[in-house]
Amino acid sequence: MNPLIITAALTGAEVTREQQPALPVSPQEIGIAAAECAEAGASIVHVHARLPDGQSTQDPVIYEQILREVRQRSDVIVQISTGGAVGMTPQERLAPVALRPEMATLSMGSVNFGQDVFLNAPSDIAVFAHEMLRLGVKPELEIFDTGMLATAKRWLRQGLLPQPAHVDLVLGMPGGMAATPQTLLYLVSELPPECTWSAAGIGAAQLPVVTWAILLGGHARVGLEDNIYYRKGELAVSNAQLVARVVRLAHELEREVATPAQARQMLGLSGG
Ligand code: KMH
Ligand code: ZN
Repeated sequence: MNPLIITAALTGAEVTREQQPALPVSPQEIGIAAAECAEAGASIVHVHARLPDGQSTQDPVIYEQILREVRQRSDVIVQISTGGAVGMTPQERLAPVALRPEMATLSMGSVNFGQDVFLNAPSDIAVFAHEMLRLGVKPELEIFDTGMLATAKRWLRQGLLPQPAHVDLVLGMPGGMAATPQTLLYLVSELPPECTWSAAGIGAAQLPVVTWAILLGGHARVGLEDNIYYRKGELAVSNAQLVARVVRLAHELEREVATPAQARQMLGLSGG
């Protein structure tokens, strides 16, 4: 099997400092958390920007500070969010892609998101995809529901998305797919053979989902964006603590952990 690419989803748009005191919020905190995760074994950090008061933002100025803070401390791959927060306009969400990060997320459809609706109209997805292609930003296709994978495959066939794709399968999100081995096996069976893929589990699903992904030859996403606990009733002390656990699991399961250089090679990124 290929070495395991570990993505650390550091902050997200929804978790608050009140819920999780270790959440990195400022660009400097995000830079430090990214370096800790890279040191622990992550090769990608998925980042969201926040205003000083903790509110979510897609302001490119703040994303630029995040990129600088991360890059001065480590060579980890930075993947910015274009999902942003529910309710943001597509234009707002797309804005930081102009900074030409190595990667950005691309949600492949709309889904209920807890009590909210995460809207991704086909026309907006197409604009996001086109802009990423134009700027040389590798999309990570976010799959929150099985129909989104069907859409991704159709768009890949039609040449609307660059090949080979990198896909992230998100399980356990209220409104999305159940975090069961059967769901993951179905999704994996439907993936185009040439693509790379990771899996993420929301909340208590994080640990089982990444364990299944390690065993199935996929890659793993963990972090406080998706799950604020280390175990039931015990908050994680840092993003790096969650990464370190995946590294231990990978070692026990005899799966090598990818360096950023190996991850860049597997994902077809030219670097920096
Ligand atoms: N915050 C969610 C509404 C992404 O980063 O691309 C969307 C999200 C996905 O977090
Ligand atoms: Zn995100």
